[in-house]
Amino acid sequence: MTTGKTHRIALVPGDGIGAPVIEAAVEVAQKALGGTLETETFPWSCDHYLQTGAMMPEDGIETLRGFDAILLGAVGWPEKVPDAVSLHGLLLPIRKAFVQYANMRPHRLLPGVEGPLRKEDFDILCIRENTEGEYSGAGGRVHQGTTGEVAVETAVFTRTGVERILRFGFEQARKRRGKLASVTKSNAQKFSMVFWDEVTRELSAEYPDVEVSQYHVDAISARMVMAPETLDVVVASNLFGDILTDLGAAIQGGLGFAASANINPDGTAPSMFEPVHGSAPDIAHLGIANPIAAIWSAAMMLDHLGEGEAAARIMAALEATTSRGIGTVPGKDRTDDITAAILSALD
Ligand code: GGG
Repeated sequence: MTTGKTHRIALVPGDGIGAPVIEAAVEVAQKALGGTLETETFPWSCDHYLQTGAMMPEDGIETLRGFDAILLGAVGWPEKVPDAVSLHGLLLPIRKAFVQYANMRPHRLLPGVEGPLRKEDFDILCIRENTEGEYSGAGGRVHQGTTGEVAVETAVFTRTGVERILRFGFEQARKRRGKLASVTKSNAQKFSMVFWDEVTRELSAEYPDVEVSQYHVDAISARMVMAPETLDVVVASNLFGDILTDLGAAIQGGLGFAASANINPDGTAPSMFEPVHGSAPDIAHLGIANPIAAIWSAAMMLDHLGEGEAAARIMAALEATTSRGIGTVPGKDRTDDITAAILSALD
């Protein structure tokens, strides 16, 4: 059963393979819901930057604020626009302006997908802090082009930011298998990461039912490869979370399977859903982008919008499709064929 409600969704396909995977995700989501998504597409991208001088218009954030959710494809085309310009002009401002502080990234093998590990029984939810830390944007350069050049980039960790992401992690652990792994590098980074460890210990007193482990980022990277089945919810800072979730994508078979949700847990602004992968310029016009990560992200969006039953049907259709070996090997099947198989599995 669906709620029958209309959901207003802003589509930002972005660059490269963003457009075809978002088209596929919308088609599947519409079918699962019986057509109750009302979508509007925004052409904000590197091409938009070349035409206008900005990745999105000045009132872009205010325009998006009026929607129930945002579905984003991929950002970046380094041959046209430097990555630091495109990322800071579109994706990062949306995450920050809408206080989407929790970036949820599930890592598990879909049936039929062969990962690079000999293990199949892992189910990890990485939660990446999404608004501050190493991505704070605080810093600068002086004496550019001289031998005395200096570049400074400051990671910013606030009590509000650290507490809220850890609390979100504890709550997710409660809904899952009750285990939380908190990730830092507090042996080397003696201010911010020691602070993160302290807040983890403080909050753990409020969650006696959650088993807490504290890892250094290097150690948990090895654990994700050697013993991923021992991990449940993993909470990490913005940069550590970004890196760990590419590792997570790799063990689940590749970036074509890695979904994500940028959540504003307080509901004060729209949340945004996006595949973890980038724009993949090398395959952008070949018609072979895997739409599964985007479709999984759309399922997370429907779940967030209160359409849990439709989301579950999409996940069942994805699993039925990959069980038949469709969409499981990078580049083997065409985007349209994978999408058609998922649509037919929805029947
Ligand atoms: N799917 C959005 C996208 O293009 N992600 C690529 C990327 O590099 N994102 C940067 C980040 O998440 O920090």
